[in-house]
Amino acid sequence: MRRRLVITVLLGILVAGVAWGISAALTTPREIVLVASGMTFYFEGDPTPNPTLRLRPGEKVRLTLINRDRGMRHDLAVTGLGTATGVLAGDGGSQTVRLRAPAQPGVYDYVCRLHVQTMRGVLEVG
Ligand SMILES: [Cu+2]
Repeated sequence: MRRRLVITVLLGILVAGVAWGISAALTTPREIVLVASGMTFYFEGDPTPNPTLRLRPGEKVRLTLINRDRGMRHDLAVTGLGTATGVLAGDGGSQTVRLRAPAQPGVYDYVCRLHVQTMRGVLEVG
């Protein structure tokens, strides 16, 4: 009898732990890091210039800009979603902003507002 109680309690703890893990995975914002270098945005370790950011509808992300463009100031703005970092000096400084993708699919521009001509990419929600 006592043994059954212990097993029931342990199973309950296991189920609660799994449920907590699943809910944390669903609600923890995904990390997206863009590096500014040579007047262009990149994902870390990927040579694709101004890469497309792909988000699921309603997804929460933490969007970080790291400015490694020595001597150049940059920011990162998703203007259509009203989200932007401050202007960062090119000393490796970084700033993170939180963003929630709209519920409906759509396409938005992300830019450095100081260098819109060369530092411009697309954020796709879909
Ligand atoms: Cu810039």
